[in-house]
Amino acid sequence: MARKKIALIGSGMIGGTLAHLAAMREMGDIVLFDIAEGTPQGKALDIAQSGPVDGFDAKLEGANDYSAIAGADVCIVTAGVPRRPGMSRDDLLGINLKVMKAVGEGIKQYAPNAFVICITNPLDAMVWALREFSGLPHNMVVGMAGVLDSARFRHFLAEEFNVSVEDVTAFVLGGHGDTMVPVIEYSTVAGIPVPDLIKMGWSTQEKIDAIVARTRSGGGEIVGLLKTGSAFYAPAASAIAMAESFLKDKKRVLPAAANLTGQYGISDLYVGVPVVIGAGGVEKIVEIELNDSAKQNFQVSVDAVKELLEACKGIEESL
Ligand code: TXD
Repeated sequence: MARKKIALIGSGMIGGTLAHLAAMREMGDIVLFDIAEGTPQGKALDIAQSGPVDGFDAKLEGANDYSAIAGADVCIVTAGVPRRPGMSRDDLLGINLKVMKAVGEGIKQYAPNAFVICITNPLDAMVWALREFSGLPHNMVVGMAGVLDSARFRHFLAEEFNVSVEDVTAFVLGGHGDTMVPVIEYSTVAGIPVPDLIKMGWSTQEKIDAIVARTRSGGGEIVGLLKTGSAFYAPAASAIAMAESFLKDKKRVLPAAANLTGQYGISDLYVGVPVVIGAGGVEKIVEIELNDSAKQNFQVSVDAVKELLEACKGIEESL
């Protein structure tokens, strides 16, 4: 059986980490793509040279031409520019929309059968744009944010309860960042819901509220510490989990930005919801009954995504 092919579009901090993780896990051969000349080639060569030490077999290639991604099974997109001081949200939207246009067209031409995971911010709008420009089926294009947001939530909960991160599950909905909705009733330690753990005296509502707030601003906390960039280890690990679920047809239930077609009363919008990822891409969207407060928070999140999308559509016409 030939090796799978993984194309990483954008070879910056997350792209490089993705390549390293995918190689170490022998997920397949890897192509790093970027517009910056030398960066993808340099990272590919550096990681390939760690192969003999770590004992993995994977071909790594760096490229500045989309033809290199031909036939990729998975494309993970991190290409874009970060928001710099003085840049408005619409400036950033305009620049990254143009990037999604180039990336989408590249995927359409060379890897139309790939499962595409978008990471570029602002996530919920960029995944929509990438789907539009690539023309791929909606079930084959998803956004990564929920796995990361829930991993942050799980990490903080595991610390609070002093238990293994493995036994903590977390449930998050909604857009990436400020408006994400952690649903504590569906977040558990070995199946015991967080509200029950509060009743058992393992924590207090105030502490859990503080953890929810810290999770929501989890990205900003890291930017504040790193100063020159944003998180990359956990975002890369999160996208790898999604890629692996597709490549191995694991059918994991993971939160991701997926295109809704009536679920939660919403149509034609990419929003973070739990989905089943398998060989068919997004095989199922999990629709749960939300309580009133989660419903309200989810609506705030959906409205924020809608607003972002309207701004995108305005800009898209002039691209
Ligand atoms: O949860 C999430 N979705 C996120 C999102 C969590 C963390 C970071 N998130 C976003 O991921 C972040 O706001 C960025 O939009 C992306 C990528 O983050 P990274 O830290 O990897 O950014 P870098 O290091 O700036 O890398 C971006 C690369 C860089 O090498 C550029 O040269 C390249 O993108 N780039 C392009 N590549 C291909 N094609 C085009 N047009 C292009 N433009 C820039």
